[in-house]
Parts: sequence; structure tokens; C-alpha cells
Amino acid sequence: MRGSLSLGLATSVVASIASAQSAAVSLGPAATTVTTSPSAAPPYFSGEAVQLTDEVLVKVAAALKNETLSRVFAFGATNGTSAAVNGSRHSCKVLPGDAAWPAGSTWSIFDQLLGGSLIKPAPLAAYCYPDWPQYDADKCSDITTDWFDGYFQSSDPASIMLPLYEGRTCMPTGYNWTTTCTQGAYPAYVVNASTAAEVQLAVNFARNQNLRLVVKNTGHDFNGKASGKGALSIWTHNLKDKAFYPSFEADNGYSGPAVKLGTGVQAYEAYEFAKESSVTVIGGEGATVGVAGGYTFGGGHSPLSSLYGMAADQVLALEVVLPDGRFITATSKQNSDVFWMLRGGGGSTIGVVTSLTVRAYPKLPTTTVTFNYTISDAPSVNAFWASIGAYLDNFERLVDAGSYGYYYLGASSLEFGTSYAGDTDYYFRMESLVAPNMTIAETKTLLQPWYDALDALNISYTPWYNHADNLHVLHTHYRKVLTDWSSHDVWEVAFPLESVGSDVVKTASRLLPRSVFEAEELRNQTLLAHKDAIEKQGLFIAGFHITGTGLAIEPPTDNAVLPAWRDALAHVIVGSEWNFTSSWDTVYDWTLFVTEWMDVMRGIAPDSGAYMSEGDLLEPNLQEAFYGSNYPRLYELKQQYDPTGLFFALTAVGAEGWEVQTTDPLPYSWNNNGRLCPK
Ligand SMILES: Cc1cc2nc3c(=O)[nH]c(=O)nc-3n(C[C@H](O)[C@H](O)[C@H](O)COP(=O)(O)OP(=O)(O)OC[C@H]3O[C@@H](n4cnc5c(N)ncnc54)[C@H](O)[C@@H]3O)c2cc1C
Ligand SMILES: *[C@@H]1O[C@H](CO)[C@@H](O)[C@H](O)[C@H]1NC(C)=O
Ligand SMILES: *[C@@H]1O[C@H](CO)[C@@H](O)[C@H](O)[C@H]1NC(C)=O
Ligand SMILES: *[C@@H]1O[C@H](CO)[C@@H](O)[C@H](O)[C@H]1NC(C)=O
Ligand SMILES: *[C@@H]1O[C@H](CO)[C@@H](O)[C@H](O)[C@H]1NC(C)=O
Ligand SMILES: *[C@@H]1O[C@H](CO)[C@@H](O)[C@H](O)[C@H]1NC(C)=O
Ligand SMILES: *[C@@H]1O[C@H](CO)[C@@H](O)[C@H](O)[C@H]1NC(C)=O
Ligand SMILES: *[C@@H]1O[C@H](CO)[C@@H](O)[C@H](O)[C@H]1NC(C)=O
Ligand SMILES: *[C@@H]1O[C@H](CO)[C@@H](O)[C@H](O)[C@H]1NC(C)=O
Ligand SMILES: *[C@@H]1O[C@H](CO)[C@@H](O)[C@H](O)[C@H]1NC(C)=O
Ligand SMILES: CC(=O)N[C@H]1CO[C@H](CO)[C@@H](O)[C@@H]1O
Repeated sequence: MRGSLSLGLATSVVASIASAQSAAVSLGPAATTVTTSPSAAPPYFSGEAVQLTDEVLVKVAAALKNETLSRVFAFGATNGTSAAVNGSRHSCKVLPGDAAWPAGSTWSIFDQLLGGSLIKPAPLAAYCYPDWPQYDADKCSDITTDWFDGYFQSSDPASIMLPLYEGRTCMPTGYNWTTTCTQGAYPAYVVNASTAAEVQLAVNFARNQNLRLVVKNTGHDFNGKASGKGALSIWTHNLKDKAFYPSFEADNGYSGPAVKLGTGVQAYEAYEFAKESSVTVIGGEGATVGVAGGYTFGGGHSPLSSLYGMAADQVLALEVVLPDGRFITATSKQNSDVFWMLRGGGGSTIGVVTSLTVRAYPKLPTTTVTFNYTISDAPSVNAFWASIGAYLDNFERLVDAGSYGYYYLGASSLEFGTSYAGDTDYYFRMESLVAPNMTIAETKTLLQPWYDALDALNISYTPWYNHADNLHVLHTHYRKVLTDWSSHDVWEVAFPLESVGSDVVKTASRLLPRSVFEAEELRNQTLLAHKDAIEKQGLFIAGFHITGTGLAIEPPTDNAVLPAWRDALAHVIVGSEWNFTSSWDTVYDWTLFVTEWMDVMRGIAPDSGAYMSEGDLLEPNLQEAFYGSNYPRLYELKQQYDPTGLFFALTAVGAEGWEVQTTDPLPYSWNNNGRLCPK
């Protein structure tokens, strides 16, 4: 909707505003450029210096000459005052078509105050449907080809990586189970944010108009948390600034190298930047994940976690737009409760983060190992399963040496997923074992006891080793255009791009603590659980040997990371799968099935928990499993800072007070395709 702009974004204040009700006149962006810098945090990025203030809103009001309309953009009552809490009443969020839905002229004024960054998104696959104005057979063919590519999905304003949770309402040709395409839980409007002011304005507008608000960064969330029917979405993808500080003094006493990242920075970009700066930053294995977004807020596990801990442990400062619309800096000394909550308590809770500053580590030489074998590489089914037991027997040693392993187990294929009950083509794949700070020779020594066990079982396997002087990246994605393979960064060889965009998978997960691996009986039960899932149930497993307490770093005690991470040696994701033509009945059955089957893992580790960012929407006692002993404080802060319930996402803090009145034949809150109402 750019084009109605009369003033550029650089303009410092709303100026030359005539009556907004007269159609011929355009407003400028409602923003001022501040010249101050936050204290104890790096300077604002240029977009962060462009802010919405009381003074700006006074000018907006003067231009609008309409008290009612001006109030639509006003800041909320200051957080945490009891008056605000007492004054708030939760009610259903409005949907397009409701009498209370903002008029077209109001959306237009909103767009002008944003400087033209409002988008009315169509589902990405609308190109495939003749009844949509977007219909275009060539583009349909392109998006069908690219559908499972995380780069492609993350660059769309509204699309999410797990369309099951928007209601699978508009799948591309070949992956569609109906002949129709509808908006589903893709948002009604998207703010393509490039300044703090735009985020503040969107927060105020959504709160004052009682709209459902979502924040989409990349859309990777396992439960589709970046979607919502009829929502206004804040799209943070283009907040891509980066800065390196060789020696940064943080409020928590840390002194050393740090990197400041706009929240839209994805893992591959953070790694490239770290490599250029000759440092290491902590991020996940998925190249397109929002490393400065939901990933870090939910805790964030990394191939370096067994050495340096969780991503949330690395954060030194945050810039945040709170639910009342105010833009603040959060550190261990300023707004420390916001700082605590956003390091492990999850995204979509008490604000929209525009950037974070994280500690950086020296360049680290690293070895990776990849190998696989199938049932045909084993002399017998028993030998195959004994080999999996041999891996579990080595978990404690492997983690205690600072290594990380990402494995797949299933039937039918070497691919992630694709298991069906009855298939017997069992496979094990060590997608990537990462041995930071080790040579290939040291890594072989570390793995020798495991190899000895595989050899004794006559399993045939061929490990592929890579070593580089740094962990970072030029990702697989660039393989298409790169011809020079001499610089073997670990990431590009060890972490092929994972496929996204599927609506045929449902997962659940469990963290297994050290005590499980120290007791032979529990280790045996863990092996039997793996075996049962694959052999009998038609499930698949994607698991990790990993811990949240790094060898080299004491974890901070003042963040909201799920405590179960600290003592974990394994994070095991179990999934069920159906196919592109499956009915809702099938989806229902398999969705519930994996939740129920997970009782086996819950029974093995009853006092542990599950990782909220790769967890089960239907997890029993979800608050305890995902947040542990932090939950009461998280809940209290959520109520204090967000008394009107502006921020909502399935499974997020406070979500249990709401329900999504799903229009699909599923129980409420099984996806985002319905009206959001208080429960
Ligand atoms: C292929 C793949 C690989 C993965 N690999 C890993 C891994 O190695 N380690 C790991 O720990 N996890 C991993 N994950 C899980 C990942 O951490 C979560 O999906 C996480 O939610 C992604 O955050 P995002 O910002 O990229 O995604 P989004 O879906 O856009 O956001 C996730 C949640 O955070 C909120 N959010 C995002 N940005 C902001 C912001 N700026 N302010 C406020 N709220 C915000 C969103 O509203 C949403 O609720 C992976 C997921 C996938 C699909
Ligand atoms: C002021 O704005 C409100 C909300 O947009 C609108 O309903 C009302 O008609 C406006 N009043 C005048 C006098 O234009
Ligand atoms: C909040 O409301 C309750 C009940 O109406 C009242 O007892 C209490 O005094 C109010 N608190 C404040 C600070 O206004
Ligand atoms: C998928 O959509 C196409 C139109 O793009 C349609 O021709 C086809 O019948 C649909 N498939 C199913 C199973 O509904
Ligand atoms: C979003 O805004 C950025 C500028 O920040 C611009 O480059 C991009 O084209 C916009 N995207 C869409 C889909 O409008
Ligand atoms: C890496 O190894 C070197 C030499 O063995 C050691 O001095 C250093 O502390 C290690 N670094 C980390 C982060 O473990
Ligand atoms: C492995 O192979 C050797 C030689 O082929 C054989 O003697 C041994 O019994 C086999 N062991 C297992 C566990 O299959
Ligand atoms: C599996 O391992 C074999 C070597 O043992 C290798 O040739 C093959 O490419 C591997 N497959 C995958 C999918 O990595
Ligand atoms: C564990 O399993 C092994 C192999 O099946 C068996 O020999 C052992 O007795 C079991 N241990 C316990 C404590 O159940
Ligand atoms: C999809 O799954 C259904 C059962 O849910 C099955 O009947 C059908 O054959 C499967 N289709 C394909 C293409 O595998
Ligand atoms: C940013 C901000 O206004 N934070 C305040 C929120 O409310 C708490 C408690 O009332 C204050 O301590 C914070 O300073």
C-alpha cells in the first residue's frame, strides 16, 4: 500500500497534515527520529531510532481533528498499574465482517501513519486457484516447486512453515486436499515493519481496536504461532541490521565481544556475519530459523549448547515494544522482569522485540560427522536395534565431551518422516554430530566406543568427517551458486536445508535427563520406546544428544529457560504422519495418537519437561511441561504487562485463558483457524 505517502520515512514528525477524512490528502508517517541512545545497550539501529512518542500523537490528533479516531492510535495505560488491570475486560477479538471491525477509511489512515507499510496478504498458494485475482499458472508452478523451502516461506509476509495450524486452507497444486483456497488463519493485514514506530503503532491499533495480534518473524514455529484468523500481523522479517562490538560492557557484568541483531536476522545471516567478524554466535541448526526471534525467546538449542548453553543464555540486551505501545530497553538492570521473561518464556508474550544483543565467542575449530545405515546394513533386526541401544549407552559420554548429535530414526526411507505402521525398512541417520573444539582424530577417539559396538554388531556404516577452523556458514542454499568448495565451513556440509511447509506431520517431544541415562533400566526403556515407535506405531523420531548446561559456561540463573533443559542429555521429537489427501478425521486421529503415545516417554522422565518451541500443542499439563517452575512468575508478569490480553499464541504464556473457536472439524484450539475468545 505504499504510494499514498506524502512524506518519506526519514521525515522526523508528522507534518503538513490536513483533514484525514478528506480522501485527497495523505498523512505522513507518525514518527520522530530520536537522537538519544539507550544506556547499557548498543546504539539504536536506524529503524529503532524512528519512534512513536506522545508528542507525535499530539500532532496526529491535531491533524485528524477527530477525538474518536485519534484514540485508535493512543498508547495504553502504563503497564502494571492496578487501574489498568482493574479496568480491562477480556472479550472476543473482532473479525472482518463484524460491526466493530475497523472501517476501510480507518485502515487507510493507519496505513498512512505507518508510511505505507500495510499489506493485505493473500495466501501464498492463491496463485493456484482460478477464483483468486492472483491466479497465475506459472507462478503456481513456481510456488509448488519452492513450497518446502524455508527461504521461500520466510520471505512471504503471511505464510507459515506448518500450514496445518492455519487450517491447511490453501495448499499448492499437488499438495492440496480440497479444490478451494480460503484465507484461513493467514492474517487479514500485515505491517511490514522497518521502524520501531510502525511496531508501536500496530500494537496500539490492535489493542485499541480489539484485534487479534500476531507477530510473524520467519513462521517456523512448530505450532503455527505466527498465524491467526482475521489478525493484524506484525512482520519483523525485514529488521535485518547487524552490528559487531569487539568489546562490549553489559549490565550483567559481561565484558567482551557482542553482536547486535535485528529480530529479522535468520541463522544463516547471523553465521555469515559472525564469520566475517571472526567470532562464533549461538544459533540453531536450521539455516532459516529466526535466530533473533522466537528461537531465542523460547530458549533456543544449538549444536554448541553442550558447550555454551542455550541461546537465551547469551542475551545481553533487548529492545522491545511493550503491550502498551512503549518502546523500552531491557537488560539485567533495566526492565529486568521483561528481560527475564523474554529469555526462555517464549515469543508472543509481553512485547515485540526489534533487536537483541548477544555475547559472541572466539572462532572455534570444529569437526562434524555424518553417517547412516539401514536394516540392510545390519545382519538382523535385533542387531539394528542393539545398535541404537549402543548409541543411547554413549549419550552421557558424548554430551559430557561437549558434543551434539542430531539423529533420525524411522522406517521406509532415509528422509525425515515417511514412516507408516508396518514398514520394516528401518533406518538410522546421524544427520550431524558436532564436536566443537576437536580435531578429526580427537572426534574419532570420542566416538570409538560407539563404533566398537557397531562393529561388534556387524553394522556397516561409513562416517563422513569434516573439519573447519570455524563453525560458520555459507549455507547449503548457496550451493546452487557457489563453485568454490575450498572453504569448508562446517555448517554448509553438515546441515542440509530442512524441508518445511508440510501439513502432514504432527510432533510431540520430551527432554530426557541424565538420570535416565545413568540407570540401565531406564536406558533400556528408552530403547524399547524408540523401537516401539518405529516398529509398531508408524511414528518417526528426530532426536538430539544435547544439554542446556554448557561445559564452558555457567548458565545464568536469572532467565526463564525451562529448568529441565539444564539437566537434559536428550531432546527427543516423535512424529506421526499422514498424507496430502487425508481427511480431518485422519488428522484428528494421528494428532491425538502421538500425544497419547508420548505417555511412554513421559513415564520414563516424569519430572522433566518438553521444549516449548518443538513441543506438542496438546501436551498434557502444558504449562508445567513447557515452562516448569517458572510458570507462576511468567503468568503474573504476563497479566501485569499485558492486562488486555493483546498477545496470544497457542501454547504461549497465558494462552490457557483463551480459545480459538476453530471452524474446522477439530476441537477448539487445535489450530488458529477461528475466532479468538476468552475461555
Ligand atoms: C526447520 C526447523 C529447524 C529448527 N531448528 C531449531 C534448532 O536447531 N534449535 C531450536 O531451538 N529450535 C529449532 N527450531 C524451532 C524454532 O526455534 C521455533 O520454530 C521458533 O519458534 C522459531 O522462531 P521464529 O521467530 O523463526 O519463527 P516464528 O514462527 O515467526 O515465531 C515464533 C514465535 O515467536 C514469536 N516471535 C517471533 N519474533 C518475535 C519478536 N520479534 N517479538 C515477539 N515475538 C516474536 C512469534 O509471534 C511466534 O509466536 C526449528 C524449527 C524448524 C521448522
Ligand atoms: C470520527 O471518527 C470516527 C471513527 O472513525 C467516525 O465514526 C466519526 O464519524 C468521525 N467523526 C467525524 C465528525 O468525522
Ligand atoms: C481493583 O478492583 C478491586 C475490585 O473492584 C478493588 O477492590 C481494588 O481496590 C481495585 N484496585 C485498585 C488499585 O484500584
Ligand atoms: C487441487 O487444486 C487444483 C487447482 O489448483 C484442483 O484442480 C485439484 O482438483 C485439487 N485437488 C484436490 C485433491 O482437490
Ligand atoms: C517490506 O518492506 C521492505 C523495506 O523494509 C521492502 O524492501 C519490501 O519490498 C517490503 N515487502 C513487501 C512484501 O511489501
Ligand atoms: C579448546 O581447546 C583448547 C586446547 O585444547 C583449550 O585450551 C580451550 O579452552 C578449548 N576451548 C573451549 C571453549 O573449550
Ligand atoms: C559378525 O560377523 C562375524 C564374521 O562374519 C561373525 O563371526 C559374527 O558372529 C557376527 N556377529 C554378529 C553379532 O552378527
Ligand atoms: C548414507 O550413507 C552412504 C554411505 O554409507 C552414502 O553413500 C549415502 O549417501 C548416505 N545417504 C544419505 C542420505 O546421506
Ligand atoms: C537391559 O537390557 C539388556 C539387554 O537386553 C539386558 O541384558 C539387561 O538385563 C537389561 N537391564 C535391566 C536393568 O533391565
Ligand atoms: C493416504 O492415506 C490414506 C489413509 O489415511 C490412504 O488410504 C491413501 O492410500 C494414502 N494415499 C497415498 C497417496 O499414500
Ligand atoms: C517500561 C515500564 O513502564 N515498566 C514498568 C512496568 O511496571 C512495573 C511495575 O509496576 C514497573 O516496575 C516498570 O518500571
